[in-house]
Amino acid sequence: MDNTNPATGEIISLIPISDALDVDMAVRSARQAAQSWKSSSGELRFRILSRIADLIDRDIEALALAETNDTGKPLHVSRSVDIPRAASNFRFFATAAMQFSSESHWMPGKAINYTLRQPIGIVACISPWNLPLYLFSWKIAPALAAGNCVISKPSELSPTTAMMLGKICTEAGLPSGVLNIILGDGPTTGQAIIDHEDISAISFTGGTKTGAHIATQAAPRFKKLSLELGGKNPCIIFEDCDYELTLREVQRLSFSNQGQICLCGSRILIQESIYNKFRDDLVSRIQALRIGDPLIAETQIGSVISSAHAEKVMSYISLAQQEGGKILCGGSRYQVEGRCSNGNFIRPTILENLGPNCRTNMEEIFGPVISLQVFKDEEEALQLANASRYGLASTVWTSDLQKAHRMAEKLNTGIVWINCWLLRDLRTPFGGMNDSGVGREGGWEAMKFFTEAKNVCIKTERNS
Ligand code: TXE
Repeated sequence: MDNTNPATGEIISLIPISDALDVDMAVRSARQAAQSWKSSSGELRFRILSRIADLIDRDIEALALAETNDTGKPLHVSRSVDIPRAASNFRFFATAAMQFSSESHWMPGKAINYTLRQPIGIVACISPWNLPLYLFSWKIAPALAAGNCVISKPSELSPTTAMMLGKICTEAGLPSGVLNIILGDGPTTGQAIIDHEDISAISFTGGTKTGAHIATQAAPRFKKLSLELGGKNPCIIFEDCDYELTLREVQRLSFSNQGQICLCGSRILIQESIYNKFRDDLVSRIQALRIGDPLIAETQIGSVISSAHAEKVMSYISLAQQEGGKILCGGSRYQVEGRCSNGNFIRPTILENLGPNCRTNMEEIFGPVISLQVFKDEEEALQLANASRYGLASTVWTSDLQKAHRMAEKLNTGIVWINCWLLRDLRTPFGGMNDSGVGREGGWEAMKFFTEAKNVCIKTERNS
């Protein structure tokens, strides 16, 4: 299938749609490598994963350019966020391979239990297109660190950096068969991966619908499942916030990566007393954002991932109007001159006048579109924030510490950021509730997901 640069409309490569036979070949190769990788020392895994991180750093320019050409995101973002984070993922889980440990439970005078956390065997990692190498490595690194062999598939919309990673892994000395990267689409390749009976766990990040489908396939076969799905994240701005900081950060949390991050805020809730001023200041900031060629250093908003996705985003903007929404800025496509004249650019869009139950405020748009709502007090803010089937991340902007803690306790999201956004410590649990998925990634959670716990109970008393 064609791999298109969404910023230019140009076909930049062709990728195979691998089928069940290809997947089976990969699984066979993983099976051959499994025993020796499983019993390899933590130190060996640490050394190889660290080397992979170093090689990603070495190749940062080529990887960043490939990421931008596949996705349309500004090159400086690929260079400063996506690729460095991929290296950090490997470096972080390299150390986890050395430090992972398990519990013991002592029954005084009777017995001692210890938990063996053993690699699962062969696991699948399926990732999306919005943060390609960043999310691909976020899954692969812990799976390898825990001693598994991996069958992995990047999104068909952004396959290039995954292929480059394959070469890097070989150069770093990862034994053959340990990591198998397969290219292809969802219905053929992805489906063949989740169907394969020798794959015992699936870690998936992508759309909620796809996640639900994978769950129906995996559950009857009792495969372990981690699903990191979409979000419709509330951003709650109180009148006592640090105004300038909040304004700056709301711009970032709304429109980073053209709004195509599962953690982006899309429901912006503003306290009544500052609503008008905050709205007007936000609109003027957003209107000043520079849209254009991702290769130009000044560009802040690049292309969305594909023409199909641009149509989807635009259809939500029409829907918002039908639902009575008012467009405060944006609301249309943006025409870039020259090299990017066939690209998929959308003006950052701010909507208001939409109630919490309209589709625009309920469904994930996953583009540069946010909707503003007003609230009176803490209680109403909570009500609006929790009026969603999604439950991934929320942000709270206030200088009242007690209020911040109260909100954090009551928000139905897996992640709450207070006066910050996307500040990540890789040790913390990462994931969402309800339609945002099942399970947690990150730190020990990921190492636990990619291992099977076995309790061993040893009686210590002779005669009882
Ligand atoms: O994702 P898909 P799509 C949301 C966002 C977006 C929507 C759809 O709202 O508009 O999902 O995006 C693979 N078996 N997010 O269609 O299809 C697929 O090949 C196995 C949020 O692009 O879910 C790709 O590798 N695998 C999100 C991966 O799943 C299958 C990021 C994700 O693609 C498969 C992306 C199948 N049957 C989209 N079908 C986030 N949480 O960050 C597809 N795939």
